[in-house]
Amino acid sequence: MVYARLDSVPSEFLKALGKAFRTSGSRSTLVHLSLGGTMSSLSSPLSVHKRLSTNLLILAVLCPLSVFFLAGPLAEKASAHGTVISPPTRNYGCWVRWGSDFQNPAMAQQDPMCWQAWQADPNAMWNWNGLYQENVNGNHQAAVPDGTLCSGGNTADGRYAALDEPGPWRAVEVSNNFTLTVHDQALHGADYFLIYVTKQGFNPLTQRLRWSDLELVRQTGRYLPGEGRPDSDPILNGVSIDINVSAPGRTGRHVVFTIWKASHADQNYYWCSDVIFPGGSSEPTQTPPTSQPPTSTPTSTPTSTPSNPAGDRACSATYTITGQWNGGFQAEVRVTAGNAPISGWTVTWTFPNDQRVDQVWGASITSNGATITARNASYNGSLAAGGSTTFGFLGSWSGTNGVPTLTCTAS
Ligand SMILES: [Cu+2]
Repeated sequence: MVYARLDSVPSEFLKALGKAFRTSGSRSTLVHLSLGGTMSSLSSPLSVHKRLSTNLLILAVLCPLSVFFLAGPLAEKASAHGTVISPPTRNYGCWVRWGSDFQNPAMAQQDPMCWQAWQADPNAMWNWNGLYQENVNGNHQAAVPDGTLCSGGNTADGRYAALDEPGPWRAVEVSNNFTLTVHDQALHGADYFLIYVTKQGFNPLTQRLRWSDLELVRQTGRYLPGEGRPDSDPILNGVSIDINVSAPGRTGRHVVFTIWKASHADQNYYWCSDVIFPGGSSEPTQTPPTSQPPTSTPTSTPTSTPSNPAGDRACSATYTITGQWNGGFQAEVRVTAGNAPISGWTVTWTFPNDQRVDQVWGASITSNGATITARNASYNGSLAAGGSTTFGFLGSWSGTNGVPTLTCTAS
């Protein structure tokens, strides 16, 4: 066994490791980073898992003052597990978006739930494939208490606890019939997958997930070890399993909760993925991101500009700052049709101060300097006479966060 010890841990080093992890060209390369953990965490990721034929295992465990590289006998075994890659689980999504740049403070505004999760425990991101609990004996509800579903019942000594936090996790748009893709990195196969979707009315921005919030929409049969689509990605070096899911009667933001009962052991994975279904208000009422408590009370100053002739098609839009904290804010824009039905809308505004849109849902946005153009998403362009919809965004600001004047154009 070889130990290499470094007495300081420059951030560039961690970045480089993260990058190496993401861009490694070798199929059998696996990097495990345990940041801020104790040496005892060595034993858990290396327990019983996939044996890699040729391999390089870089295991960096960050003890308070030092980094150890381990090679040798340990290299014979590596842990490899899996996650839902589409719609991505909370930590897998954070890892994909920020793994090579996880110390970038811009994440706090652009992706605040990822930011709080990285801050809480970077291990939960690096080990996106290891969110499981063993020896559950089929009693998932006993093993995973209400409020801790997204952390697998605070498994791994609470490593994943930040994934339970409600808030504006990035969500992907899916239709009510969608394909869920599990990546089985370890070729474990499955005794079954259970796929749940939250019931209409659940608000992931404000509520921690409970079993009673969920409806079971799909239960699969067995998958043999290795069954699925081989993936050429160096990290996703197992098989991808596509599962058709139907979740009718839902609009807007929801959570997809997936249980993977692996077939090689009593090893049970619990995963939360954030989605937005067509229709309805894509973003229910809002709480500010948990990691960035508001420093000033949210200003809620609706402004409105009715307009605009296209025949008698018209719309108006109001702009509300629903949350504001140091450097960031969240806004909601409500678009209301005039006296005639409309099939599409465009809202434009010019920010009066130094503001920027970072992440939008329920519309597509283009910007030209301070001038923003927001067009309806595919599912919320059609409005009945007098009907309305909303879109929202996370933005950045400095100095003053004034409310712009909106122009709405209907088609
Ligand atoms: Cu595994």
